[in-house]
This record gives sequence, C-alpha cells and structure tokens, in this order.
Amino acid sequence: MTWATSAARCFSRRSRLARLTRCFSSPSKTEWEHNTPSPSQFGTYAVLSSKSAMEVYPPPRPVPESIPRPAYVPANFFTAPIWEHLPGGEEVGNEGITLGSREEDGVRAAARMAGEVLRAVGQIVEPGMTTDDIDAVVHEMAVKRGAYPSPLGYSHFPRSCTTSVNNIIAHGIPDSRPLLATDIVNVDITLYYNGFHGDTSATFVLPAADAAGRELVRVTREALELGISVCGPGKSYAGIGKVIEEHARKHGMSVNTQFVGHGIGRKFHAYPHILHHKNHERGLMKSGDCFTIEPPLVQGTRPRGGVWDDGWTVATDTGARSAQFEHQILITETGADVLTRVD
Ligand SMILES: [Co+2]
Repeated sequence: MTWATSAARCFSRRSRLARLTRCFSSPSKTEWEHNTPSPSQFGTYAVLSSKSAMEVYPPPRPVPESIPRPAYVPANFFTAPIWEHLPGGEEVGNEGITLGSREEDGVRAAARMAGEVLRAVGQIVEPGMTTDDIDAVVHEMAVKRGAYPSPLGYSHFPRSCTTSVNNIIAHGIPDSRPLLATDIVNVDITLYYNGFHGDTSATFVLPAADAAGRELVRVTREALELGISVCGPGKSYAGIGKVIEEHARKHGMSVNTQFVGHGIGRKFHAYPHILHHKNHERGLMKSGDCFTIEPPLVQGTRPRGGVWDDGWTVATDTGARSAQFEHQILITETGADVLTRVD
C-alpha cells in the first residue's frame, strides 16, 4: 500500500486525519441492496460508489502485547480514539538486505508467511462473505503466527489488510459489503514478523465474474510475472515498467501510475520506488535489494483514480475495473528470488 510521491503530496497525512475524524452516518443496508451488477462498456459488474464508504470505523482488532508492533503504530492506537493518537515512529530510509545473514533469513520468513496467509485467504473467499470477514481471517492468521498485520495503524489505517473490489484500484477498507458472485477482489496482505515486513497481494475472481473481468485479472498476473522476469543484479529498474506497460497496452488495458512498488524489509515502505509504467529511471538492481512489484492494471485507457472521503479508497475515474498482484523480490548474486511465492 503505497502512493507515488506526486499523489502523496496532494493528499497529506493531515488531510487524511481530518477526513477520518469527520462525523458520518453509517451506510444503510439499502445502499448495498442497490449495489447490483449493471452492464457498461467494461462488462457487467457492480460499481462501488463513495456513498458506500465506511463511515464509522469499528475499533481495531486486538493484537496480543507479546507481538511487537512496527514503530509507526501510535503507542495508544489500540486504547484511544483516533483524534487522541500519539505520534507514531517515522518510516524512512533505504533498504538493503545483507545476503547470507540473519537479516536475509528474517525477510524471507516474513515474506513466506505473508504468501501463505494470502494463499489461505484465496481458498475461502466466496460470495456473501464481507470484506471485513476477510479482514478477520487475515488478522487471526497473522496473530496466530506471532505476526503483526502491518496495515493496522499505518497512517491511521483502521483494519488489518486492504480489500479492493471491482472499480477500486487499491487501499479499500474492509467493510460490511457482502461480496457478489460477479466481483473481483484484491486482498493485499503485509505481515510484520521478527522485525521484517512481508508484502503480497492477489486479485481473486468470484464464480460469476464476466469474461472481461477474468481477462483483466489474467493479464495483470502476467504483467507482474513479466516484471519479475527482468529482475536480477545489474538489471535496470526501468525495465520493469517497460514490460508491464507494453503487456497492458497489448490487451487494451492501462497501468495506474499513482501507486508504486517500494523497497521493503525492516521498513514497510522504503526506497527505491518501483514504477510500473514506461520511465527513464537510471537505477540498477544490486544483490541485497529487496522490493515489491505491484502493478495496478485498469480496463481501457484512463487508469487514474480519485480518493474517497474515507481518506483511503481509490476508485477509477471511469468506473472501469482494476486488478493488482504483488510479490516481494530479493535480488541475489545470480538472479531474483520471489520471496512471497508459495506455490
Ligand atoms: Co506493497
């Protein structure tokens, strides 16, 4: 879950907090009942609207004291209302893993665990389940393994994972909307385990999703794999965006540029930023670099999105669907290992 810097500038932490503390009324059940699939140029599916944004956040799911929290979680996050939160720690710095050290073992273990939890979620997602039900499952699996769900308390995020349905590009907040059989849903999981973050996501296709939705998900998965295939020591970071954008365009899709991949390890988000579109960044990969690739592909040629009043959810401007897959990569002496791949 990370913004490109340009987007982050438009949307500061301060304004996010202001939005979160505003008083809203709860979405009524009838609003969900109107949330039915309807045909458009992009297929037949339900378009989520900002009217259905979560308006009152339930308290965060508890995490046992024995599980260490990342430094960015405010000390009173679990005990005080949001407007009383103490400042959390800062998230800055470059990443880099010393190969052959306990550090390498640590980041590999956290990433593998995130991959295992994501795979388990994929096996239980079904129509009728709410995205908050998914959140509960992710949370429980994390704490049972001794891990902290990294999104919980990150910049005041109120839940333990992000769930992004249909026209939501990213950062959807798990809520009370039951999944429809025609939906696609991205679940993005990051776990903090023994001092390291592991970050991965996948888009799951529910049984009655239409052909265009299935194609979007397939092409997005392929785009991530193409991005991974050009990674290795001495390779150009810019090569990742090139192959991803070419693949998207070939299939009549586009790449959202508001979200980037990121360095990761002891920090949730660090440099470098990984661009998923054609670019001229000069950086070269070197052994020990650890980062995510997480291209959000959008149907059609207008991939931009806007933020809902909840301060997090980013929906496409056109109502087109978006899919996303994410893996965490470690550059080794000889190639690139996909740390979150478990199958
Ligand atoms: Co990420």
